Amino acid sequence: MLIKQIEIRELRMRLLHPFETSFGVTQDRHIVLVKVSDGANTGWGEVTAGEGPFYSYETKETAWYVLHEFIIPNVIGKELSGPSDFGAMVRGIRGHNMAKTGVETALWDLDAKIKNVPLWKVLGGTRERIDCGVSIGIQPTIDKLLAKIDTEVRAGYRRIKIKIKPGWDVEVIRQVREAFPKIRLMGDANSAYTLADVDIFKKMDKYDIMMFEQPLHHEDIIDHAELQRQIETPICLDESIHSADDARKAIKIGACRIINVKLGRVGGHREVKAVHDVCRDNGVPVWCGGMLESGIGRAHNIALSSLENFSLPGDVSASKRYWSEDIIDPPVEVSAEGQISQRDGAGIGYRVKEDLIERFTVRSQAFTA
Ligand code: OSB
Ligand code: MG
Repeated sequence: MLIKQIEIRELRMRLLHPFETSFGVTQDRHIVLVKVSDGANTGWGEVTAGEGPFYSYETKETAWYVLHEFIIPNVIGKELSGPSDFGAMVRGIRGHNMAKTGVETALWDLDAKIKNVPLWKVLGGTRERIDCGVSIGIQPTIDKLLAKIDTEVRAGYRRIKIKIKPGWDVEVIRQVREAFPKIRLMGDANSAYTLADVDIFKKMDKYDIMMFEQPLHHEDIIDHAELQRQIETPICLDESIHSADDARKAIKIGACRIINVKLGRVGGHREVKAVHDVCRDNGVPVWCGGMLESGIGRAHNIALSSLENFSLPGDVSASKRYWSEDIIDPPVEVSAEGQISQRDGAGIGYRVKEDLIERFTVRSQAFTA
């Protein structure tokens, strides 16, 4: 495929509810989208960087800069035999995986559209329906959290993840478990603890928690291995894993028993597949993480979740949990059984609402071969 045009856009989209983690609160999302075209077909991708450098060092602003200054000049006007060629074109650019992912995923969508097949099939997926969980932010009170969990459990979601941080952990987990004795429950700390907090995790061990996600430093695997030796609940890594090689090393030293896979964090579909394969070969299940995406990033997450080793419910949930109006049609819907069905259409399989995207756009830039 010949890449004739690339367009980047920054959209402003307000989340229906503020989302609070151990690193801060988000409500107004600034979403960078990438559109690639070969002249006949178009592919769409999303940059999942945050508004500030809190989850990772990337932001929508660093992504915009790296995209127009370094990534796009390497791709525009080039003939690719397929989306897997992209890696070599950006090999010299260190890091900035979220910026790269915007283009990489758009190329996969474009390729699948040219071939007129669904993206999930091009990726080699087999799961026609994926199991969904939800990620619930830190709430003002435990009662509000219990009410939110009740809503999501009734909606059919198959796993509840709550955010934890020092002071919002043992007692919260205890009360949630008391109110919901049977749900699949997990806690995500987003790196809010250190090894000195091991007793907090030992206390939470007795509440039958599926996993603790990224309890320690965002670049660490050594201390995670030590923590995993001291507690029974499996550790799941998120922030620390940027590649299949990171996954291999983390598994080798016993830093985790589960991995959360995010497109933007690892650099696109090709690396997702590589992480997935390393984990599968080592008996480590994976699940698809979320970054409060618009429908475009969400559609890519649904497609990749079709791979066989995505055997645990992910953070991929319905559009209506985030947006009053999503930029894809139809919006992502979750069945009463807590599942999302793959789509039959070509590429991501959802129609992109370009008129709505235009209304949400605060800046755009086009590059032509
Ligand atoms: O750690 O998984 C995380 C959102 C933003 C940044 C990091 C994370 C999250 C979530 C939300 O947990 C998942 C979602 O519903 O998109
Ligand atoms: Mg996480």
